Amino acid sequence: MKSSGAQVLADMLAGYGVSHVFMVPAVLRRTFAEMERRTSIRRIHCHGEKAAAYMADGYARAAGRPGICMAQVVGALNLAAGLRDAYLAHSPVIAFTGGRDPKTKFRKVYQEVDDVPAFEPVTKWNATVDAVERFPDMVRQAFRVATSGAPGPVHLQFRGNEGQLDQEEAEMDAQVEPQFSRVPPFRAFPDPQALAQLIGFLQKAEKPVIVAGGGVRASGAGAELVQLAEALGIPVATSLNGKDCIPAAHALAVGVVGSYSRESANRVVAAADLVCFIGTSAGGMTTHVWTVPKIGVPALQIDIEPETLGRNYPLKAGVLGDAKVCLSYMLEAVDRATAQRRAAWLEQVRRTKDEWKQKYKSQLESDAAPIRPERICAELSRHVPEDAIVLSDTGHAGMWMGGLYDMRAGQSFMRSAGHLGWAFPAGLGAKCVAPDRPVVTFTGDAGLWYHLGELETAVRWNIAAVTVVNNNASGNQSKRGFDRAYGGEQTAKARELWTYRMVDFARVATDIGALGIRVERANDFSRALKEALQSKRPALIDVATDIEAIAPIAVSG
Ligand SMILES: Cc1ncc(C[n+]2csc(CCOP(=O)(O)OP(=O)(O)O)c2C)c(N)n1
Repeated sequence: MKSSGAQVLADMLAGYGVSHVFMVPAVLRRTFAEMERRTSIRRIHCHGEKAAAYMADGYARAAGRPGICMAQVVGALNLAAGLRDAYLAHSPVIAFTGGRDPKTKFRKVYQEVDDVPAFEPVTKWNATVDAVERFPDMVRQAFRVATSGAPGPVHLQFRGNEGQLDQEEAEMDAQVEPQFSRVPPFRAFPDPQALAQLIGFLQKAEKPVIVAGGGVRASGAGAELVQLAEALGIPVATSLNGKDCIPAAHALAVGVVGSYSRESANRVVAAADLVCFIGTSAGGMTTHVWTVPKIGVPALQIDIEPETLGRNYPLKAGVLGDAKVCLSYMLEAVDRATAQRRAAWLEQVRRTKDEWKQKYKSQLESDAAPIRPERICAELSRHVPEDAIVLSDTGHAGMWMGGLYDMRAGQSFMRSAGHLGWAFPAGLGAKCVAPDRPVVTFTGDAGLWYHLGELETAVRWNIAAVTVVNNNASGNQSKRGFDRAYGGEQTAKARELWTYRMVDFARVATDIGALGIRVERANDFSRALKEALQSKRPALIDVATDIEAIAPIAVSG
């Protein structure tokens, strides 16, 4: 029995549990028709390929399952641009594009360039499907690569500018491997000797700290992390990607460390006599360009990727393995009595945290109008529901939310790994895969402008995510940099480089058919959030904030 590529692809995506795909038509048209006939997969068509990639990314990070995005040949580079954040954040996004036909290649055929090389720097695997018989093995490999090891994006280019290869038929078996429908597909066991050595160092340390990253999140190891920290009396800082691995209210949680960070976290990590990195590549963002901690501090590391171990900090001990397995094993093996050794250290940590609270209290409680972003973060900490998925854009949004938002147990946190404009569409993708969880996205107005058109997508599909806009009519994170560029205070003319017109996004949202609420007084925010969450509609809360509010720069010690 022969089947078409379209039938096989539709069946395989359904077999891997894909519920939504995000795209700009026209690509794999026959596959979409087969999806309608054979599956319940929703085909979310967006206003831009980059937004489609971000939606797939938000979907993937919220569910720990591959997110699928697609574009025809002329949109392929837009899609590639949207994979950058997924690549940086280790998110399993699978991108399908239409591609060159051997019959017309190199003849100036309409809209075509060679797109494949552009996917190279933003994918773990970048491949072409040239014969319909290859659909099954290539799709299986795409899911295998996207989810294995440190997850990441994959690109498959299907022959034909719209991937018309899907119309051809062959004898094929649409077999799937459910193991690779989610992260992690494997739980690699550590070398017991290496782990024992690492435990030895941890137990001896008087002032250790754990820095937990996205690998702990991907492994679903938050609970084990907290238990180990409690068992040994070790404070925990996280990367931005690992922010939801420990609730902020936990006595041992010191906050996000690095550049977009909480001062108490940087102080604790800088003061530690031993740093144990778990599931983090200890990259520039998490270490404030390798100043927190300083290179040379005694360091330990647990990671799923061998080449990550020791890349940025020389190690006393490095362990290759799945975070959850390693932490569970450690919980059995550690000597809890050694926790006493760290009583003075934990007292110092508590004082550092208290100092941070005192220092930021007035901004967090500020009633000022225009509103302080710190106050929005405090309101979100208090009122975002326990089971919510919280997203943050990059730049100032990442600084405010990374440093000031208090995670609660049960919440998930996802943030842009650097690409401005990611959060709003990513929040829509997250809501698609988790329709029963509240989704609250925090973005600046510059971040929102990128993909504002996707509000119409949200309304069309009733994707009831809530988006909170820190609207200061500018990208005011740039203010400090331009002050510097102008040798002190910038000219009024220089402000043209980073300011915009003040637009009431609530009105724009209302016009498009979403719920739009404008907030101009801090005390009105919680009511707006409640209304937005209860509306069960796409909602946008436009908060008029202070253009002079600049996030604190990270401290190095
Ligand atoms: C794709 C991309 N281009 C440019 C930047 C640089 N950038 C970082 S933050 C920022 C401005 C952010 O403005 P907004 O989202 O309004 O937040 P605000 O700084 O006003 O709080 C810019 C342009 C980036 N991070 N990503």
